Amino acid sequence: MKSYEVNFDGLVGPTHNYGGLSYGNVASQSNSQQSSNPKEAALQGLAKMKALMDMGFQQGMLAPQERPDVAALRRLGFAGSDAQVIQRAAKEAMPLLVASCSASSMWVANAATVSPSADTADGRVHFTAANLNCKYHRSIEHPTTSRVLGAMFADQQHFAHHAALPAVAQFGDEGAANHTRFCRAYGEAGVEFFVFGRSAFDSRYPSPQKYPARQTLEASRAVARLHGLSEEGVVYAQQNPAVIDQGVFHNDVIAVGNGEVLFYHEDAFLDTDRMLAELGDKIAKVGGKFQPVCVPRSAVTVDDAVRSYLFNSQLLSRADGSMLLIVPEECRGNERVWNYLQGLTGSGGVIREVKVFDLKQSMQNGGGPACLRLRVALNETELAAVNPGVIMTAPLYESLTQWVERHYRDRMTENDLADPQLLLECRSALDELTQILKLGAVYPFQIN
Ligand code: SUG
Repeated sequence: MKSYEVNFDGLVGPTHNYGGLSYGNVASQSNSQQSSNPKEAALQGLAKMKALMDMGFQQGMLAPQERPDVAALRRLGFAGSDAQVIQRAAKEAMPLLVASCSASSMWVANAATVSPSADTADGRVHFTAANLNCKYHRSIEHPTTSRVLGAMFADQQHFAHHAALPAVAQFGDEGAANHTRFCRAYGEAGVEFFVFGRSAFDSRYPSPQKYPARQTLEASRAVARLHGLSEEGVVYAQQNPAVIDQGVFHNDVIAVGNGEVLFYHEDAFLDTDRMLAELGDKIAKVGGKFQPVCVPRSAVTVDDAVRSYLFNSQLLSRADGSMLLIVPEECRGNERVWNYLQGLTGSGGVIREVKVFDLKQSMQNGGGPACLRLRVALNETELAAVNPGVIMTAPLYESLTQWVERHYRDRMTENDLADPQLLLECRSALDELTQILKLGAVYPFQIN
């Protein structure tokens, strides 16, 4: 049976703004308070989805969330009508209003961890929504994420959904941003690679000194248990705490894997040799041949990686067995990174081509091509069971582009977030979107 990696990209929501909300994420911090352009952000994301579809890749999408999250503000004690809740929050606690307006659900690599059916004990595709509990503005995403994933992957014969892990720091879970899967073919059993930043219960593992390590070992192990993965099909590795302190807040800022290839920076991990050996052994047991591609610090520094997002790229398999790397425009702007990429694609190795995309609106909040997509490996039968409304087609691209043009603003600052009219605009846009994507009622305003 045929199998595919389907990339589901997050559609950027109408409140996209630069709130400076993510301590440890260099771009989010340095672009704080700049004015954003939600319309351009959404169109940049859609252009990437369309381009990948046109190249023959399977492409889907995940809907954005209802923002401002008035219910979240009510839980924090703001009362009255929806407009009053927003105005009171703006007056008394602007940072909480900004957090409740974040369009951060666009970075769907953090929506969930996904294990394909070939890896799981019950032969279903498993999803665990990420609790994202390191940052308040992201911790409020998972209830709607779960409903949206449930509406996309509804068939219980093929899909199993798990609620987010307990919402405490010890189980901090950032989803697929810290998870990669290696395999010979997408429909065959693979090796799932979980990368954690710290251990909450075992002090033998070092922690970063400055910035938070968002993913814990205990969260990764819990997800592997929930998904019914076998010991032989899992490898755990620790992120180098020193790179977290340099702005590598997720592992997908410093490594990306696909098929039998791991493309990573020399400084990405702790105990790298042991980890590579374990990956090599376990991938061999499922019939594959592991191909690590290490980028030396002499060619590209960690700082270059953080600024250019070289590793926050999409590594895609092509029909001839070679791979294509989708990188953000910022890679072309960094001479060392761009030189490295020219050498890499010209070397006769497995990565043969680089394609560049302008994702500046998302990049300025620390979200590159890889952050914007959730990978789901599916066989033909499972793909046929996915809600067809969320699979990209040329007509859907047209209607989504027009939908964005109709509903999105082209400028957004902190003051705009305090405008109660914005909530009404967002709700009417999302109500229409659920009809376009045939999702049913997934948003709080549609349910309550
Ligand atoms: O969680 N930025 C996101 C970026 C997520 C990137 N995802 C992956 N690497 N997979 C974050 O830090 C910034 C929002 C703001 O500051 O307005 C933000 O949430």
